Amino acid sequence: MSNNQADFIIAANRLPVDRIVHPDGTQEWRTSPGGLVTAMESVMQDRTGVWVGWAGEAGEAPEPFTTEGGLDVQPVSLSEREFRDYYEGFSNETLWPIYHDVIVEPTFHRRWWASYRTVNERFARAIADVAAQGATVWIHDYQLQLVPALVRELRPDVRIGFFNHIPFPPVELFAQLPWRRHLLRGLLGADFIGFQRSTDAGNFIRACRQLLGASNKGDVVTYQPGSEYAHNKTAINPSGTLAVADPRLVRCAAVPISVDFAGLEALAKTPAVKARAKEIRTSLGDPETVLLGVDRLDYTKGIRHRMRALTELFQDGEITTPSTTMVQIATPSRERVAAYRQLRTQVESLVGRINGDHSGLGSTAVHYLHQSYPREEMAALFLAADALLVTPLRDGMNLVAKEYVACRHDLGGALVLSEFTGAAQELTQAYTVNPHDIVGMKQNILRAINDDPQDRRARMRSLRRRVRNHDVQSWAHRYLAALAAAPDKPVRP
Ligand code: ADQ
Repeated sequence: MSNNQADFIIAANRLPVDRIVHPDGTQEWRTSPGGLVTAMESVMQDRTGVWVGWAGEAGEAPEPFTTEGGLDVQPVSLSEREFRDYYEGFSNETLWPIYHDVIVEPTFHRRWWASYRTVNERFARAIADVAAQGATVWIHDYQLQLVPALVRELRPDVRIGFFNHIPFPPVELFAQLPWRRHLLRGLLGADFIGFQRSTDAGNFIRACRQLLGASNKGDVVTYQPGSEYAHNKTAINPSGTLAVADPRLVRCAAVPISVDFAGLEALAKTPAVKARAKEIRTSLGDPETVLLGVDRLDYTKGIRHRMRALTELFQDGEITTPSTTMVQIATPSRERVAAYRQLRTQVESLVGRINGDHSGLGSTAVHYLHQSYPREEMAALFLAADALLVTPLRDGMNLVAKEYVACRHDLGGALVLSEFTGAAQELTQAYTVNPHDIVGMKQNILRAINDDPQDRRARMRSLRRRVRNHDVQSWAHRYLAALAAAPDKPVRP
């Protein structure tokens, strides 16, 4: 892709590609399958699109290339140091805990913030370089919150959208960030900001009002750059004067992300996946009930709370081996961050204790797998499970819940879902739980297993209708329609 040619640009921290090195030493870049890629394929059809992001290896970035799937990518480099400071540090140890209810304590380092700014500037320049006149730019997620305003400065002609995949915190938590106003101003460079839930959009609007002195009419924020200095004498305007610029109108609304329903359903209907699902049950010893958990090993996902409920269910004798078994897939994640290493130790110790107390020879209470799997295997696991336990303490959406529903074309299975996920707003026919309420969680797990099969099927039918009618393709189209229709700059009187 040569300069200034793309009329549609996606920017995300990570490119959806992995380098594959063959035994003979040759290599290729393979597109990693995922909902976002499918969604982008469906909206890129009539456009010249390019994806801007990090290719996943520290050091010099590879030259721009086209994947074997036909995706044009523009790699952005990250040094080893930037990976530590911008990504592991500021993104995952500062922002992630603040945006997820401070489940663990956030860490603030000025060095990390400086690196976050540098990397966001690099992304903005890369976008400005490839964007055609009047292009549409769609920036994704919390790692790139300064990019909207930086791109606007370089390229006022382009239309800019931002989508936040994780929750946006209440202002009381957001205000802890020493760089809170910089982040808000960065985001307000967009024309449209999409969130998972209307609560997230509301939290953002409240933060703009309280911290920047912005006003709003419904979901449209009006922000006069520089106005915060008039309100707040403690804020430092770096230029020493009141900045005067055009007011900006920014629409902020919920556009909840989804999954490729048709693709997942088709995959789960293939004879190979159905046969594999049977095989999985057989290899588990053909239990009556298979419980499943699938999560990135993250403290937001409520895996410890789930294990505590499970421990008590075994202790109470409500469930027993070999008739019931649990499979917990815990995807390796952020392993160089201390909180994640601690979590792994805690989860593995809980699993070890449950198995020590409740497994028999040849009848395991919890099968714990700290591994990643291909899509086919995930679909087979979903088909094999009588109930999926999704119990996060806070989660922007939770795609696993929607993927499970999309795979259950047989109307089997049941979904136990935490009310603190974005998905709970839509999947109202799930067995909803508060993961902090162990008693309630135990009751709902038992209901999900023991309810009348007709009721369970009716619930699954309704869940599937919701996800089918709100799939990831329609999400991308709705988002882009909202971006195209976002209000223009008001005319100054
Ligand atoms: P995540 O926190 O990563 O995403 P989630 O939405 O559940 O959480 O997505 C995880 C994805 O990884 C799913 O597609 C799942 O199938 C896949 N996956 C999980 N374990 C796997 C394994 N062992 N092997 C292979 N694949 C595995 C962030 C936010 C969420 C938000 C999404 C999308 O934290 O709240 O829903 O982005 O916006």
